[in-house]
Amino acid sequence: MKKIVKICTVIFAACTFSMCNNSDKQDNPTAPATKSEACMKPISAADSAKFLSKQLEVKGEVETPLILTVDSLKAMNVVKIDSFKVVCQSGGVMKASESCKGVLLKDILEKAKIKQTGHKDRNFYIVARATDDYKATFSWAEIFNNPTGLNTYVIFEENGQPIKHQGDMILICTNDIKTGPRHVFWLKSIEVNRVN
Ligand SMILES: Nc1nc2c(c(=O)[nH]1)N[C@H]1C(S)=C(S)[C@@H](COP(=O)(O)O)O[C@H]1N2
Ligand SMILES: [Mo]
Repeated sequence: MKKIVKICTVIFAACTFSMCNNSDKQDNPTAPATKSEACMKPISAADSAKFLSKQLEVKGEVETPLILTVDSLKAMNVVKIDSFKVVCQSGGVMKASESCKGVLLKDILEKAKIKQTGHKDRNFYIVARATDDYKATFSWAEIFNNPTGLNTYVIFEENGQPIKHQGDMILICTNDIKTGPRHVFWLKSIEVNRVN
């Protein structure tokens, strides 16, 4: 009897150990969450010179198309955003800011006034585009009928400094699960399109 108990204990211990080992491998893959290859390429001086954007054009289905600069944003309702992290789809933390300053995308769109013909005319998509043609998309409902609208900004200052290599303006959405995809640096336009 004692022998059986002993054998069982050994088998149980062996199983537990191998299970732990297995789950350990799953939880801690040999490669830790690193910046994905495509994202970790640092911005070269040549690229930042080539793609830097000084103006933000608001266009498309709007009553008043706008051309905004950092100065025009500063004249709007400027808000401070605390600690913002850029997390790539791969899980890597790409950038962390202690604080940023910017204006809500919602305020910019309200200034430009989306051309709505009536109460039910609210199927629009908004594209934030950069000079390198990187882009992120929002829907009318996200911006005007969802908390995302209160978490989407065009920023012009990070850690008390004007944005340099990724300047002049960056679009961010602080409530996205992974904030990298809708972090649009070298921002050049906000385009409002109607879904046909
Ligand atoms: N204009 C522009 N914005 C972009 C990208 C890009 O290639 N061009 N890459 C995106 C990706 S994939 C990520 S993860 C983050 C990386 O931000 P970082 O360069 O500040 O680390 O920016 C996003 N914004
Ligand atoms: Mo990314």
